[in-house]
Amino acid sequence: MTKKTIAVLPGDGIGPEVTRAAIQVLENIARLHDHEFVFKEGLIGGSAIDEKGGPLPLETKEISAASDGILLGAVGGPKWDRLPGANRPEKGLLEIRKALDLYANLRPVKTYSALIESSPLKKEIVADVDFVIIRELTGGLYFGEPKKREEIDGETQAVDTLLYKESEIKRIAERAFQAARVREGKVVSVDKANVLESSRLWRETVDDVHDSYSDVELSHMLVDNAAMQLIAQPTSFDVIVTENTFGDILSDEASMLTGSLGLLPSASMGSTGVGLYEPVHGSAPDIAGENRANPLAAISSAAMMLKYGFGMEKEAEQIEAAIEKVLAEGYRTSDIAAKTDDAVTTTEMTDAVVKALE
Ligand code: GGG
Repeated sequence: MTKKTIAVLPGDGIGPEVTRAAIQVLENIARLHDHEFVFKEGLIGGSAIDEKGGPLPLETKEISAASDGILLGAVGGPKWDRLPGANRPEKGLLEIRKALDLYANLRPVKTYSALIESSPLKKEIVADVDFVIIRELTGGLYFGEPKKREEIDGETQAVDTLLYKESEIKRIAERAFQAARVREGKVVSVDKANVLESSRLWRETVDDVHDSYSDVELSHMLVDNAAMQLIAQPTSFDVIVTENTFGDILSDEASMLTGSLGLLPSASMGSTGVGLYEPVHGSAPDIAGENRANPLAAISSAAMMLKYGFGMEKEAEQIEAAIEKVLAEGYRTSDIAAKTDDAVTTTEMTDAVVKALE
């Protein structure tokens, strides 16, 4: 029997609904494989602000740091939109990434076979979409200082700083080349080197790291071109490595190649050995509490935790196969259903995945 402690941070909006779904699946994996998963819940985001006065209470940090893996839902919502940046729900997410040095965010983009036929995009393209975006997660605009508002000559101005150290670029580039070695062996590094100094350092550093990975094919692409190529030639990509903001934006765009943002999982990993696993989607306040959210991104994120965090590859594959099966059987939440009337609820989709595990 393998025992693992999982920190569960449901967060806001649909976060609690989708993490509940992922836990249900993990409990059944534990039952089927005689593992013991101990779940320890913590507050993060807006719910933490409401209950504890800040987006990342100390207790949540402690539960997370002491765990074998962290399962997170989503943070944010209109209720907290007018709070200052330092006390917004998203700050909790940024802080935990920084505290645990979770600098490498893996966002796989692959279309489930059962969704190819219903895709509005060209079937032959969608069928072959299979790449991973590796987003640098603890640097860039999200963290660089100065980050502030100030009054200058009677006018309010605001500044964010796009700062990268060579060492930060080096370690994420290494992750990308290592990922490519067990995939198709191709890395596209995305930057804005024609305009940004930080991007020129990014490009030079990625080139330097590439010297040790000459078996991997490397090309560079400007982010505006990458945004276009993701739609024009998505099958040309294998591994995309990029900085924090570009990765955030490009992965939401890329999710639509698979059918919905509600399908994209992610794994954030770093130097401490504790990974954080969360759906790429946000808190979707418009459907929160309605039992309509697609739980598959959260369930698939749990599968990434088993694979990358716990070395349970077989169990992770079992979850992915169960997802394929329920989609092939026609289960669709409203984000991927052809007609709203045909859509199943979050709990119906989750129950179907659990049944398909058997
Ligand atoms: N599950 C992802 C989530 O909650 N996203 C909200 C958000 O805007 N996060 C900022 C980020 O991922 O950098």
